[in-house]
Amino acid sequence: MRKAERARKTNETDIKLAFGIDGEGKADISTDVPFMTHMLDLFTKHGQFDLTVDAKGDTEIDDHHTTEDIGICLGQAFLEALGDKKGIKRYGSALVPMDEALAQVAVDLSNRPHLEMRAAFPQAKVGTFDTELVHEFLWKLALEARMNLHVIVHYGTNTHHMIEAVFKALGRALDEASSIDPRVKGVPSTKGML
Ligand SMILES: [Mn+2]
Repeated sequence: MRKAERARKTNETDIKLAFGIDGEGKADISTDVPFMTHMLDLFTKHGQFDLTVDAKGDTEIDDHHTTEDIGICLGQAFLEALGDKKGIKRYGSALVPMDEALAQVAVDLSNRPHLEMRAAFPQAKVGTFDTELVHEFLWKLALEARMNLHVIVHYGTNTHHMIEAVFKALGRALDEASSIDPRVKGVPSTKGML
């Protein structure tokens, strides 16, 4: 099983995380940001990963540091769990509807960090969560996992649905990209490395 752990403690957050790529969709998520707990839970389920997160942070300020640092830890754990990337599909994509919302995610585990995001959320907040933090989380995830991540929310009216569709599509796209294709010998790059 490809897996990795991260523990990260700063003056702003205290995070422990264990991630498995070849999992069963088992999530044990406890964070000080309830909306992120909800998103990580369904990300894990739809990616068929295993994920344990214990994240405490300075949410008395806002959810920024905690959300950002979970993204950092998850990205680092994902990259380490991928190992030498031999035999992986490398690319993955998913188009996921959630009621009236439609989100699309395309990913290349390219070792070239990039985030491209097209999403206009109608509300600035879902509950107490600032919706601008979705971009913050995704950028730190892409940066630390060294992946090229493209996220499009085609349409939607309910911000909760739109973000939920993004995280489900993210799980499915990363599941595909990280999965082993028995036809792939070595690393799937004409350069010979990723
Ligand atoms: Mn929901």
